Amino acid sequence: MTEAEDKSIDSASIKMIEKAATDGVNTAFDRAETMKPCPIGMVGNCCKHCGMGPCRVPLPKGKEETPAEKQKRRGICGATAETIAARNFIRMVAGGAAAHSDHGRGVAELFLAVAKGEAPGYKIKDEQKLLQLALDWGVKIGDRSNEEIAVDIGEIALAEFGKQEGEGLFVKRAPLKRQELWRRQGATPRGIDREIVEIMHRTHIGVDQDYRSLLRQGVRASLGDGWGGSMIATELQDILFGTPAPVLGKINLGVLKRDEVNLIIHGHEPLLSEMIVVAAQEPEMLELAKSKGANGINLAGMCCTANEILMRHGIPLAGNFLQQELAIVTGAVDAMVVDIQCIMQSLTTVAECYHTKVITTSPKAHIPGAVHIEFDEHNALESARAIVRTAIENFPNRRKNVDIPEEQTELIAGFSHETINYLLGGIYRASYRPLNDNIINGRIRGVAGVVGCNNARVKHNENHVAMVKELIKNDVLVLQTGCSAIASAEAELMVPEAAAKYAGEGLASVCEAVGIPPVLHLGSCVDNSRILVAATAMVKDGGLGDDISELPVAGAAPEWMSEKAISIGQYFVGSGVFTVFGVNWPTLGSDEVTKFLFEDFEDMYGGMWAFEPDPIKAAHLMIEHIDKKRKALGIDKARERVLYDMAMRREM
Ligand code: BF8
Ligand code: SF4
Repeated sequence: MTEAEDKSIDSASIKMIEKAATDGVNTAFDRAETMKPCPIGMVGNCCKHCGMGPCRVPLPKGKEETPAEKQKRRGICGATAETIAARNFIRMVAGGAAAHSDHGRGVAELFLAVAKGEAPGYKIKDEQKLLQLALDWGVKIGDRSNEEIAVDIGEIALAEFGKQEGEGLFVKRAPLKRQELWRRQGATPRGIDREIVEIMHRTHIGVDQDYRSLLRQGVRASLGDGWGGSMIATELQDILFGTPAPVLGKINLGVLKRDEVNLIIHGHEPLLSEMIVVAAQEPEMLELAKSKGANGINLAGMCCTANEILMRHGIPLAGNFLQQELAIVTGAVDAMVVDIQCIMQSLTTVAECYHTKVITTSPKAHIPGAVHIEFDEHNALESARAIVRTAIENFPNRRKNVDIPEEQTELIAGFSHETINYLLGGIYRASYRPLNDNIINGRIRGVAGVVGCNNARVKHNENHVAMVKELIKNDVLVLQTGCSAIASAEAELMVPEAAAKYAGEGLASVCEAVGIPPVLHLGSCVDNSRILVAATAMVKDGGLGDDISELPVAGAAPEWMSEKAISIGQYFVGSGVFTVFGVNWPTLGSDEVTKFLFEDFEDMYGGMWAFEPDPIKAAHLMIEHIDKKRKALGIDKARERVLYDMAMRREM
């Protein structure tokens, strides 16, 4: 195995890692080798919350630590390893919840501007979803126009972020039993801003010193993300830009074109990218491209923005988190426009070796060395045109070192909660009944959400693909978002044919009957809220218990790295889902905190965390949990019958 083959399972990426080495370009793959993690920080035991630190609290020496020895293992202020690990953990939740929710706020601001007619170029695309949300939130419909209704919705949505008292409005979407549990545990979120500020306050030196109480606030803030900020982002994006429906797309670095202007859209908010899609199709732009010697303008997405524009417009997807530098290494990217989150600062340095222009657009995210063209929502099309023009004008500057790998695969994306509903139940009888029935009769063993990032500490895409294959082989239907979805699509798991090739017989038979892949792409990371809505719909449809924690479901992020992943995992757990993370676990420096998250949480929330770096073992932890839930529901025998029938059919 070559050095590059050791870093990714994806052949396009391997080629570009090799090209980067030839071109003398330093990438995250190289830096992951030279940058060794601090062993104390890695397990959560380093505190730098005040100027007396950083305090690095060592792990206990040997198993049998005396109370006197434990006494000494503290920060200068007296904070114990438990307090430090819990504080660090919930600050990660705060960071992740803030990122998702501030994205949601941005969408709400644009939504309101559109409703007021102050954002030309945008309009409300999904009227049905607008009216549904109006009903949910008690907004008067009558004979009011969509815009009038949307003004009320936009104002309510914005007020949600700063809500000081009471419960977040989307809390009511959860099963009743779950809502009651949250109230009992003191975990019902108010406004997300308040929950995040409270985390920052509690984790300041000398405030909350009980890891249990710290972790409870972590759950509360994460729920304010999943059932608040992220859900607002998804709902309003759907109303504004259209609710995704299944669409055929193409994926991987091979979507870049040698003879066209390549413009990559990277980041998370679809606000600007929606307009770039419009601008790139304008005749003047195409003419300008021709005048520069290009045969057209090729848009491609990267990371979560890619998921958004793929689902709604079928725009090809160039890759996931660890492929962002590699896209530039092709030498064929004329511009990479970025907005917020998961954008490597090294992009501008990599770009220096080629001709690529990196364009930042968010007032919140500047990168030295990038061109800044600020996104102005009141004049979005003009911002988008300026960006497309910059890419076109840079086309003639391509250097000799262009090499685009040919790899690209097909995928079907766009499985929103609504489309799953229609696909399974039919347009006149939209429902989750067929899914629940197939779970009850055992053809589908359960459902898993496999989500999250790439992490340069492990081989690119390997854990995602191994885990997903193992799950579908065992008849578990997989729902995906974010970079994990991209990994599976690159491995050709998101096409209907994958069912016959990789899925167990039960799952394959259902997929073939409905015409869906065994692995469903639900969108970007804020769209993990769609998984919560889907799980709730399963509960409401009946036959699988009264709460999400009773469903035969599990969650995972086998290559996680971002704080957002921790927030997502925490709201899965807080919503009652068993969730397993790979790579490393950030509280291993405190046995008590880890035990609390992995074991005690099950009694408190019905869902709990686990850590397992081996993706196959992790998949089996999920399957065991699913089987445990099937047994508790009394549907374990049905599955045995299905398997027995299938074995008999094979023998016939
Ligand atoms: O929000 S999966 S690396 S791109 S954090 Fe980032 Fe992780 Fe990718 Fe999307 Ni999500
Ligand atoms: Fe050290 Fe306590 Fe300050 Fe943290 S808050 S750096 S543990 S003294």
